[in-house]
Amino acid sequence: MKITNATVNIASPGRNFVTLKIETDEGIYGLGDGTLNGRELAVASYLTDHVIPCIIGRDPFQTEDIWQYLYRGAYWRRGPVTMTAIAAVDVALWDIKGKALNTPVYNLLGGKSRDGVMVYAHANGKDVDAALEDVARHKDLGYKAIRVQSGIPGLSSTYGVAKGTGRYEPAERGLPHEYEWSSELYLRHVPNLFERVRAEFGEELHLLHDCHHRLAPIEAGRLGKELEPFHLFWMEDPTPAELQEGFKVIRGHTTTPIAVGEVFNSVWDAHELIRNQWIDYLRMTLVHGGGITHLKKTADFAAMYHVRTGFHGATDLSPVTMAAALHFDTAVHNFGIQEHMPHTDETDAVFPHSYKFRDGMMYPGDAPGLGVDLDEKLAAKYPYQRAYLPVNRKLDGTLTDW
Ligand code: KDG
Ligand code: MG
Repeated sequence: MKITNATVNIASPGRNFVTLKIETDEGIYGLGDGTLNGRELAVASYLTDHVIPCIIGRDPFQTEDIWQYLYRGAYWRRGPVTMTAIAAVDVALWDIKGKALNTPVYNLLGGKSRDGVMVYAHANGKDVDAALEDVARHKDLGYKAIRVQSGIPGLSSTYGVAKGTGRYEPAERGLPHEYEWSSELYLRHVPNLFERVRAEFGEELHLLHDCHHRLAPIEAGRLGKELEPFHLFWMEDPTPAELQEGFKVIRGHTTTPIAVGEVFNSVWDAHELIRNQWIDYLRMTLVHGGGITHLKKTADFAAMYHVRTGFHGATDLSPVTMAAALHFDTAVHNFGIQEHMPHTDETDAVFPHSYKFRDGMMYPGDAPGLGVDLDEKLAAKYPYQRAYLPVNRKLDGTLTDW
């Protein structure tokens, strides 16, 4: 089998997505997600101008050699644009393999290790009462694990909380919007939020929280310690992770489990975190972490240090990534949990898929390959729209981490 053609589709059915389609001389094609939120066109150009010309004529079954060719062969290694482009190719090739062998991708990764994949939902509200109502709503939908975020008294807006009555979507149309931030106000508020959630819902629900990279390590240590009575499933991205040793400080102060890595793109972003057992869950996922080929090796390495997977699954990860993640989660031994932020109806219509949600769990389905498609005619009705993630400023105007 040979790769004969590859094309990049950029569409905005509800939000922007970049999708790679690789075609073969046997009529089988595969899809890969190349979406990098707010930097979509950079990946599209990397694929069209630099990657696609190098893969035409190659054997799509050679996932390992093609991965090494695009990684080592580029000389310039790593980085989110490069690794997202490599991931798009890699995932599309695994899709082709599954279709050619007439089997779901999970069977190529070791087969089913579990029947279904536990997912966590997002509950949020402008204040604690509204957040509690949203937790109740998600519990009624069947979720067994729920991430809880709420507005912070004294701040006009914050990460993870919907503006008005719509659903929460991090990217906003136009140029970057500016939000305000205060770690002092946040640290004062969050323990009260979880005290109220546990008082209302008891111990049965798994509770998660995303700090979204905003705290210094010692502040995160304090928060983790104050959250201990509420038994969180995890505290996510407590501090920016460029300095991996920062997590040693956090670990020294709390037993609240720690998840990190949705912005990672290589095992080298996490190898100190993993081998020192400073984290419990790794969030680096297929689309930004070099695809199935690199994540499988990373997950196997993490397993040796009791670190489990907790893949990123926000709306900017397209249904192609969601499908691929569910195959991976079904097969990999050290699976922990999968994030589930449902896509809009427009997105789901453009990407028909066989995965399903039922009673707090998701299932990849048994279609050959990934079980997801791209309706190119429908996608053409939703042209790309410029959108960015917000930026954050402290109350005195200093730019800080969003
Ligand atoms: O593109 C950025 C979003 O995916 C991110 O802000 C969402 O932190 C996030 C999460 O945990 O889903
Ligand atoms: Mg996050």
